[in-house]
Amino acid sequence: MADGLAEGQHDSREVVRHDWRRKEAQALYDLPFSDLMFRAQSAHRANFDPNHVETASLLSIKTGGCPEDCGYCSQSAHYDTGLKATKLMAQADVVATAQRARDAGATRFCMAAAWRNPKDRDLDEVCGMVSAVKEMGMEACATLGMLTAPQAARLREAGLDFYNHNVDTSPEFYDQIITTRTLQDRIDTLAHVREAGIKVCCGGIIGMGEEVDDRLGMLVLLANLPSHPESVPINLWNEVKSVPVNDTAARPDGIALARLVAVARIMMPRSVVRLSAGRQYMTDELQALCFLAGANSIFIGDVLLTTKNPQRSRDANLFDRLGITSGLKS
Ligand code: SAM
Ligand code: DTB
Ligand code: SF4
Repeated sequence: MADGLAEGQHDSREVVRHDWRRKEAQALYDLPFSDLMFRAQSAHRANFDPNHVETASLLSIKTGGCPEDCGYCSQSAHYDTGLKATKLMAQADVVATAQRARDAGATRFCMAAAWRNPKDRDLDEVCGMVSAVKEMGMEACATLGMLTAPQAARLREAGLDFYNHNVDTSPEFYDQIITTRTLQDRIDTLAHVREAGIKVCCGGIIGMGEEVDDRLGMLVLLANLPSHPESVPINLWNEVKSVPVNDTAARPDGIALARLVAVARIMMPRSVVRLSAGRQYMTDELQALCFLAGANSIFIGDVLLTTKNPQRSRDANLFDRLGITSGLKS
């Protein structure tokens, strides 16, 4: 806590800490709702323009047929989800999609591939795409699976701004969901990304059957990384048929979601918190509550990678009614 503050008082900016304990996260989560929102709002206002939401766009540059066994994912070759696997897209098609995204108001373009890790010849292709997106004046992000240190360095040289690699869930729940890569593998990749000078986008998924304690454990894991991720995507599991995760009743209610967003905002006060997958299940009112709780980024476009996202016109209408500024064009 900052000096000069009485017991129970908080510096409105919130101190950037890396020594969070789960019971402290739980205590925040359990605050009376109004107190929790006030504290999250104070941190949000002290660190960001509270009326601005970042708009990112996502493109699956290589879909399906993934060798990994992630129990929530439509793209895993372990499950027959009916998805048609594709090869890596051509650079010209990626650039054309990025141009449309920029015209629609996206400021960041994120390229995702269903790989365990990129092969070096695939990385050459992706580096070309990254450089082309940068030339268009957008921020470039990629999510390609696990990276070695030299691969991360090559992406940085190509101009990559952000790398998305999620911890996905708490250390305790992790093995129930993912069996082909360890949490430590992910932490190693995050370290390579950091060392290469690329900004980190790292979060996870809720609504897979985990407890509130797991959701908080995931936030503690993120907040206790050597540096806070610059972006923290919070995904609500987007339903996919024929995968092991199958309990839509596990989706948190709106108040639980808003509480979690607020705790993320307080624990990682300078990070952009992205309301990622699962907005299609949320009412406008719940999204507004999440923006009040400190969420300040979304994905725009009517598909994410393989699942649905709200229509751009709906997002533009919501931002308009809330007086939120963004690049989004209606
Ligand atoms: N294959 C790469 C990897 O997993 O590292 C990159 C792409 S992967 C689709 C990126 C992230 O999307 C996953 O780590 C997971 O957090 C999220 N995700 C995947 N399927 C999802 C779903 N059905 N609902 C919500 N989030 C999902
Ligand atoms: C992240 O955390 N969420 C995005 C992005 N990183 C790559 C992916 C969401 C995927 C939702 C499931 C799908 O559309 O297949
Ligand atoms: Fe593959 Fe990524 Fe899906 Fe896991 S989350 S199955 S690594 S595409």
